[in-house]
Amino acid sequence: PGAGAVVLSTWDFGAAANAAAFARLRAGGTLIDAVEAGAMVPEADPTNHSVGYSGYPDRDGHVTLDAVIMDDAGGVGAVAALENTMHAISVARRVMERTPHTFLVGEGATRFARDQGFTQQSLLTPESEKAWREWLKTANYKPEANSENRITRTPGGALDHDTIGLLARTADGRMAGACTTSGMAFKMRGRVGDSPQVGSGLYVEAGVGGATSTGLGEEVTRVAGSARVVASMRGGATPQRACEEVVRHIARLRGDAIRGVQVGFLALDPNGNVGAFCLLPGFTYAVTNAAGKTMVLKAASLF
Ligand code: SD4
Repeated sequence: PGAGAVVLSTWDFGAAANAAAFARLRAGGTLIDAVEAGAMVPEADPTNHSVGYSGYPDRDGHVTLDAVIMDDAGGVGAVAALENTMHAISVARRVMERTPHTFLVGEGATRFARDQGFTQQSLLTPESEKAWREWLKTANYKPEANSENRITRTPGGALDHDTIGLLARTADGRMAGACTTSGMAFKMRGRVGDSPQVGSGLYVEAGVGGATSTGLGEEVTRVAGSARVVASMRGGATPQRACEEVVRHIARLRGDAIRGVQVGFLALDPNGNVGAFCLLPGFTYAVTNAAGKTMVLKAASLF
């Protein structure tokens, strides 16, 4: 199991997530098991301030998580503004498997996770609380391009990384994806980005391919970005061309409003072909190819 599989994920830290996803496939896991296992890696990483535990909070000091998981047979589960549960991706999976719904938010999502027996804990670490208190001094909301990949070596040598979008295909051409984040640092309370929204942060379609996004979510949500990438692929575009098309569309649509803003897309087709494109230089991704080799690559950018 796992032979010929391809796993693709956002940012450098995706390499560790890909390894976890592959390990699940090799152990006989399903594609959903694999993308969940991959997404759980940064969620549990205390040095990663944009996913799960230790994510930067909203401006009121609450860490709120967004996640979606999706297969290519119509299975979808998502949560947004989830609090007190580290593994938002696993809660999203429970929404898919144990409720008649596809999306739970806020208090309802938080209560569902608790009722499902997920460990309840504060996700705010002293380090992220300190960053928030520092931010409060100016309270200037200015999302920073590529902050996901800002590499700060902690004493333990770990890397400081971010939101993960992950796509996987097995040798038979089946696909699944996952996307999980704590959203933009110091966002308004209740703000939900692209990541947990089917068609924005993630989209997967049998026989066509999948796409996922990262960066300033509002710019992706505006155009249902990942669904647009997959629509281009359905129309015959390669994953690379499809990523380029949506980024160009956002740039045309938004003009000066997206100056200094990062948005990046990844795409994968059922044959294992990969695409990646972004607005600004600095978006990296990790691909583990059918031969099992992992590479961290820089996406080409429009600007
Ligand atoms: C969001 N797209 O909530 C996410 C943030 C992100 O890496 O991608 N960070 O807007």
